Amino acid sequence: MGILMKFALKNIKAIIFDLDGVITDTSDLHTKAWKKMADEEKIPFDNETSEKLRGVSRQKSLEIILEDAKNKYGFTKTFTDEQFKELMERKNNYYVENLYFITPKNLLEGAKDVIDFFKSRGYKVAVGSSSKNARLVLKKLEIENYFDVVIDGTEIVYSKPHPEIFQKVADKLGISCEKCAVVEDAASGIESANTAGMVSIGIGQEDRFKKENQITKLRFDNMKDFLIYLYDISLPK
Ligand code: B16
Ligand code: MG
Repeated sequence: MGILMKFALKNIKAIIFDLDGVITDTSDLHTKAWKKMADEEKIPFDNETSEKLRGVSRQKSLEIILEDAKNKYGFTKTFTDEQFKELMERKNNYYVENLYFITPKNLLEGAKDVIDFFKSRGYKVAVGSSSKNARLVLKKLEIENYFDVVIDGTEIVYSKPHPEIFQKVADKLGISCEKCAVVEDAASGIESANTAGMVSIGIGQEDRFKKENQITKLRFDNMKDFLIYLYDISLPK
């Protein structure tokens, strides 16, 4: 392990976790719900577009879907504000229906251990999720009372990659941004963390975090590998 990697968390006092893609994998459910609505409306929607929706708010997601449909497939139908709202609501209803089936078994492998690792060493732990359904998902996972602070999509004005969400978490924790680390699966979320001056930890393949200001300080393929790293650097208990 490189020396920089070993000391990346040296001055950190709080760890902020993204939810979808880090603690649990609800992104499949988001995709299924968008796809169902898009099929009903005959809006072309492919995997490449779906990948762009990671960490992005509901409204921004629909904007991206319609923009891609237009640019890639020549889909020219336009929607009034009312119709746009209805499409978002319909997708959300499909998504929430599927949340019924979420249980603690849907925690990503290693996720709870990583959270426990930091909690047991006196770090503050928090969630910063773009999802307006984040509290419901945390409840279904039975970890709703696990965190010192939770900020979700209902409490922010600007979607990731804006730094607002993580700055709000830091404010509420009373810890300065440079003493916070963010664990994120979305390039947009890594950009939020970098812009906020926090230590960014990417979860996912390297090619996801290539663009300027989306470069991670640390990166692991999955939460299990992050856990192995934590045991390797043996932060004091
Ligand atoms: P909702 P995260 C994000 O969650 C998802 O990654 C993204 O795909 C979704 O569009 C967004 O939440 C909004 O979700 O429609 O439930 O408000 O990764 O920030 O935890
Ligand atoms: Mg995410």
